[in-house]
Amino acid sequence: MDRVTETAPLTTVPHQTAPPERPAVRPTVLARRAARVLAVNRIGGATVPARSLYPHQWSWDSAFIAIGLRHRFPLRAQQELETLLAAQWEDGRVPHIVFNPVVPRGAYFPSPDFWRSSDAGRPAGAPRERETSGIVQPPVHALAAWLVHRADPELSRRRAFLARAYPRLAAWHAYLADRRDLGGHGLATCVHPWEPGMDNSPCWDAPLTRVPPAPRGSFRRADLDHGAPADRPTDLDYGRYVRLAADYRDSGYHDGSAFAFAVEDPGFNALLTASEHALADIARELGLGHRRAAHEERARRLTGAMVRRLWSPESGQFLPRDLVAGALVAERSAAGLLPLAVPGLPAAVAAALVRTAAGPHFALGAGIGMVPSYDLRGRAFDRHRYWRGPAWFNVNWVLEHGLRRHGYAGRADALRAAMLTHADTTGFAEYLDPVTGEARGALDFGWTAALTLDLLATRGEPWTGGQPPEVSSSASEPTAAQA
Ligand code: 2M8
Repeated sequence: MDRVTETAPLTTVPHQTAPPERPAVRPTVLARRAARVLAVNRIGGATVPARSLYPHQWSWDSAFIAIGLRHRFPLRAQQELETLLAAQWEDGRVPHIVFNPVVPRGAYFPSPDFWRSSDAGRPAGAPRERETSGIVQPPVHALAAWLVHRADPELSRRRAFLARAYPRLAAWHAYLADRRDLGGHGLATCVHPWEPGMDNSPCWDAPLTRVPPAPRGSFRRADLDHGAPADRPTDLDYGRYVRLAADYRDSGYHDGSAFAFAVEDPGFNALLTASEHALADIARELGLGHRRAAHEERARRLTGAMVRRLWSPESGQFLPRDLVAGALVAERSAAGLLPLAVPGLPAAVAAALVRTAAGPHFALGAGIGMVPSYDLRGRAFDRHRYWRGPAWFNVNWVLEHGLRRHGYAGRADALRAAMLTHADTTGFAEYLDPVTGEARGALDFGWTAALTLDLLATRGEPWTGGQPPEVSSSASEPTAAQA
């Protein structure tokens, strides 16, 4: 069943709190505080998401962090991406964690002892000298590299930043196209709930029922040393995460395996498409005209495949596709709104997405002003638990851009103002209670601080070059029946 149904009566929707009344903080003060967070979170050549909870380098975190760093520290922004890309595997994958060797093994689980990349990952070309995880995260990196270049083109050209990054970024996208198109329709597939970055999203509840959890005593969670259990995934979730990751590892991180979990996620593929457009811009900058055309064509095909495979006209948003069950997942997560940031999205689809975002399921512009990670009316909505309801800054940052791109400048301005207010009042929280705006998770969180810097420094500039032609939406025109 593709259609998302409403499961909670209107009276239970708790989204009625006004944005906090507080004098707006001066932008220069907020920017200075954000920059300080990024300074404190720097360890070696990388910036950690949060010193206690996540003491290593994470893939999509670093991309968002570089996007913020570029405004004040363009060299450091380039190095952030270079450090990550230096850990790329020979098959092209960019691992979701690059471990810092000086951090004690017990500080984070799963640690290098679990992933054993330099040994179990050798058949897939994992580096010998660095320990990494073996799964991936959303490919925001080409977009980040292009934005970092644009912040200081002179420095970038002097260091041949793009010339050195481009082959790695192109190999990363080729990995996703060649090894991860498990559905055979041109979209990238995620094989672990950590890969789309929204770990315990209710979208994964049904697909995960097929996964027998690893026994309780077989691993020790380090996240609960730092985070409140009510804010984090459950032990049952973790048992399943461990089982899936161990099975992948034991296959030698082989992408031809039979996966118990295999989904086409709209957020992951939307960011891939935006990054493919950025690769086209990078190729143009490097004088590689033929490569530019190939990237534009791939972005166009990705956009078409997303609309054909993941768009749900009845829901007015994109939904993940569970490849094992062979059906869309009937749950509304904010990942299904992220294609709004894709250039060339059919205007009717974009309009339907904005209506959904501003409607009762996500309440954009009402309440705290930021969208929650999951349907406010959904059966599994939980204000506090990680990706099952809380509002996240990276998600809202992508939406802010999408709103502008499709001509909703007023909504984009309001979202931007709400994000800056909440970044300030929460101390750059990892995520927020979407009803009260209260801070949850870690404070002084890397991408929250970085994207605050970006919002303060930019307004309305498109991420990537020209306006590509719209993909036709004739097969799946949105209908007034959207919820
Ligand atoms: C969270 O994920 C990690 C596993 O990758 C964890 O819970 O330990 C997610 O929010 C993910 O999107 C993020 O990249 C990571 C680090 O901030 O934390």
